[in-house]
Amino acid sequence: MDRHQPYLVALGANLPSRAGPPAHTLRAALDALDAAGTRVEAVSRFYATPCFPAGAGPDYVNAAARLGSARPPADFLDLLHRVEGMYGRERQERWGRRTLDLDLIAAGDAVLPDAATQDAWRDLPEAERPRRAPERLILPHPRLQERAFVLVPLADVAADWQHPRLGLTVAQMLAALPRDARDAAEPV
Ligand code: A4P
Ligand code: MG
Repeated sequence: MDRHQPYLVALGANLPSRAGPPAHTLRAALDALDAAGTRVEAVSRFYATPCFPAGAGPDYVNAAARLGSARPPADFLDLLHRVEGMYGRERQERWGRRTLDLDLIAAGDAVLPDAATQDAWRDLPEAERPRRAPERLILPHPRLQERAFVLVPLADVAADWQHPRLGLTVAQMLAALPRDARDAAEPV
C-alpha cells in the first residue's frame, strides 16, 4: 500500500532571499522539501502575479506543486514552516511582503478540522479577513477558490482535483474568476 498523502502546495515570494530572486527561492524550497523526504511529483510553471492587495508590495512569483509525503497534514505544515524559515521568512505583517510563503492547499479530499469549520473560514466576511488567521490547520485552504495566483499554477498540476466542499474542480474554479484576474498571471 502507498502510504503517501497527496498534497497540493502553493508557493509564493516577492522579495529576494539568501537563495536569490523569488524564482530561485521557490526552486530552493522544492529542493529542500525533496531533501526532507517529500516526493515532488509535479511542479507548475512559475508565474508573475500582481501583488494582492494591490499596492502592498512588488509582484510575486507563484507556483504550485503536487507532493507525496508519509507525514500527516499537521506535521507536513510544520515542515512547510521550517522550509519558510530556511529562507528567512519573517512573520510580522499579514499579507505583507515575504521572501517565501508556502501554503498547504489540500491533502487529497480531506476536510479539516471538520466541514463546519472549513465552511466558516471560507465564508468569513471580507472585513474580518485581514484581522483573523486560523490557529489550526484548515483544509482545503479557505481562500484557494478566489485566488488566481493559486488557481492558475494549480491548474498546471491538478486541474481535475475537486474541492470536497464546493464540488468544483480547479479548472472550474479558475473559469469562475474574472478574466482579467486570470490573465494577470503570466508565465515567467
Ligand atoms: N493555517 C491554517 N490553515 C492553513 C493552510 N491550509 N495552509 C494557519 C497554510 N497555513 C494555514 O498563515 C497564518 C496561519 O494560518 C498559520 O498559523 C497557519 O498555521 P501564515 O502563512 O503564517 O500567514 P500568512 O501567509 O501571512 O497568511 P495567509 O493567510 O497564509 O496569507 P495568504 O493568504 O497566503 O496571503 N499576492 C500574490 N500575487 N501572490 C501571493 O502568493 N500571497 C499572500 C499571502 C498575499 N498576496 C499575494 C500572495
Ligand atoms: Mg501562508
